[in-house]
Amino acid sequence: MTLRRGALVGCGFFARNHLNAWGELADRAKIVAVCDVDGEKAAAAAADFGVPAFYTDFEKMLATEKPDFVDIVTTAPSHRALVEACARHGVAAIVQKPLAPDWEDCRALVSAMDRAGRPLMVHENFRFQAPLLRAAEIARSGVLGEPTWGRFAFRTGYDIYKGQPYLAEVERFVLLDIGVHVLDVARVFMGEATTVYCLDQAIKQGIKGEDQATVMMRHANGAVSVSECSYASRQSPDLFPQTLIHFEGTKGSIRVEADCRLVVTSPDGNFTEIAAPKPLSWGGEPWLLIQDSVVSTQRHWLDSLDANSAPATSGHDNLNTFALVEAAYKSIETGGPVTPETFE
Ligand code: NAD
Ligand code: 89Y
Repeated sequence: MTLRRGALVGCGFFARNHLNAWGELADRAKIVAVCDVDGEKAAAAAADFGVPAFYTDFEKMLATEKPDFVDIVTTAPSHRALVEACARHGVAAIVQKPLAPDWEDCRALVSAMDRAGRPLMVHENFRFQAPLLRAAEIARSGVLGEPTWGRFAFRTGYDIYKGQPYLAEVERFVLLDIGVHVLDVARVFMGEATTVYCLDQAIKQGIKGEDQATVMMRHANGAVSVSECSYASRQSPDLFPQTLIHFEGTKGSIRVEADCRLVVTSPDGNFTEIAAPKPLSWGGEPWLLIQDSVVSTQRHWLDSLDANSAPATSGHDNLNTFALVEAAYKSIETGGPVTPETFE
């Protein structure tokens, strides 16, 4: 098996999960350098994770280290410039969600990697969460028939601003932060959407963007879904960071309930099972579900590089998720249903 040399950029809050997760895949990839514009953060990440080199200049890291791939864990405003630099250096890249702050940057960075002929994957990890992987496997087996209706719900009051203070400052907030995940999962179960209608709410005081969005969609086969995104839900117990699902097909249904419990009704029999992630030495609640999915996402990236095949969440695939976000914002603006753009 090829041992790939990776370089990581962005040594902030979430990068620790990436660096720990690369450690789980040490027989397949080694992070040879890290970079952050903040030198202290870069140095600390290198020291904490035994990475041999650190940089504050991304292009210098690319030119010096010549990595096989780059793992981009910065926030969205920097993604376009960093991916375009990867394209110039001919380096494959996996980039965190959201792909970019807006549609123009998303298209530009995907095109740049197309022109360079290098692979681009979006670190869209929610569909790689253990219960959602299992539920999608059951839905895709055909045992539940054709999709007819779905509900995808991420509702929490967890203090996300503590670890990610920049979220309080963004004007396009919940749809771009958690909406990209929830709408991506909706696509996995329901297929592409033909109509998007969205209502937003701004509930918490002192933040700039919307913290609740309810998105209703019609899908290509006529099915209907509702995606719920809320950072303003006061509830006990709080299920952060779980996504609950209710999927109905022509022959049966599946629900992903609290604590990774799957409830399946099918012509082959009804059953329940728990599809929870295994503990990780570095993982901790409430983040384990996400931390485990980071390992699975990175594994999929390495698998796709090995197989020379497009990753499930390629840049192109993610344009279809981002198109739903753009359509949802347009629907909020116009007050009516919107036809999203679709991409091959
Ligand atoms: P953060 O602000 O804590 O860290 C980002 C780091 O990138 C900072 O240290 C900053 O100095 C550095 N940086 C910014 N621009 C740079 C550049 N051009 N070159 C080098 N370094 C640069 O942010 P975070 O909370 O770690 O989030 C990073 C990304 O991860 C975001 O896109 C966020 O949406 C995403 N995220 C994803 C998940 C998930 O489950 N998929 C969870 C949390 C965060
Ligand atoms: O930013 C969000 C994400 O992408 O996953 C969880 C999160 O960190 C907070 O909801």
